[in-house]
Amino acid sequence: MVIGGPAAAALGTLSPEEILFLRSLPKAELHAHLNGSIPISVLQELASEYLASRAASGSSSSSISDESLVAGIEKLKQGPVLEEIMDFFSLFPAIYALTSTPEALKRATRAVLSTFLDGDLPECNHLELRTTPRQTTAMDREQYLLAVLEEVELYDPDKVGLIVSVDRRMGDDVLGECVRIACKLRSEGRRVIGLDLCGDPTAGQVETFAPYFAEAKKAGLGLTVHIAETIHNSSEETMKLLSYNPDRLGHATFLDEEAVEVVLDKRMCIEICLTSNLLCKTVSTLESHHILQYLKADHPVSICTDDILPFRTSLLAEYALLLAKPPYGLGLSQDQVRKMGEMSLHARFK
Ligand code: 6MZ
Repeated sequence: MVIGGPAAAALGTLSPEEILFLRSLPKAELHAHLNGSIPISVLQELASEYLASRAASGSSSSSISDESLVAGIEKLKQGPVLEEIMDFFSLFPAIYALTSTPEALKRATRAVLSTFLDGDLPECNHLELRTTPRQTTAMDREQYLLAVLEEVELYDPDKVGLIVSVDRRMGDDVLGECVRIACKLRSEGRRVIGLDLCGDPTAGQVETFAPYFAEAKKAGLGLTVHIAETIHNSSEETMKLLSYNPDRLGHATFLDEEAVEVVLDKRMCIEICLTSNLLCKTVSTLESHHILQYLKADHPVSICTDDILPFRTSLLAEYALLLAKPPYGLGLSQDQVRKMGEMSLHARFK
């Protein structure tokens, strides 16, 4: 994985001993989106095969033109420059065109799992990978999840589980279908461990999701929601999401005092994605990041990557941002960083 930006700068300041300390640190990755975590080399391979097969078949039916696909992959290779968080979501059509058959999706999943879990000193000891089931011309939503699960289940159950994401843009029909499939697969003993709410933070009405969250919880799934990710998310929306009793919160960047009180009281673990927040410009500097408020309060947080491809980061590099001295990192002690690893393992879904 290519590392750039703030994470690379932080890593660059650490001694070999400090890097070994971070590598050896027991930790879990709890917030990684599958389609945002595919190595660029794999996407490039998939893109050449896709373009060759389209040229051979003379097919012109696709969700994206060849030119846009090539431009999209090139942008991901260079490291996209994001003016604001909404620019981020426009990166996905190119990736989605390449992961729209079960075979391609399995290859992508295998590469993501390997990035996080393989090797003598893997990136993490436990991975909760999340993905949004997509219906394409080659698979339905259940087949999508089965393709991903086939790869996930090649690893030990204590190493990796799958969180099914639902998107804020989904309507009742698709939402109901996704949650039903997630619950069914879990009841059949498949490795589905949770439900996530993600997608364009300004889309949809959160009350739409309430009955589906309840259904998922009843089926024993953990619940995590992207919450207050942008300044545009209202306090009212945030309080509603908190009232659905999620187990964990993604980002939780713009919580007001009332919301913070609930989060502290219920000890809801916050999935912190430092580089993602800096590059999407929802947080302006590391020193002003909300993680500091939760560290002070001894509140559970989990350090995560979000989308390692566009954010050009890794879990190791996110931990480097904790340990590196300011202005490159937060300058935490090794004991504090060790505790962050422990907290992430503690916040796993069962
Ligand atoms: C909200 C995000 C996200 O599900 O196709 N996604 N949603 N905020 C974020 N932080 C910046 N990062 C990723 O992975 C890609 C999808 O995950 C969601 C978006 O809906 C994106 O399309 P999957 O595997």
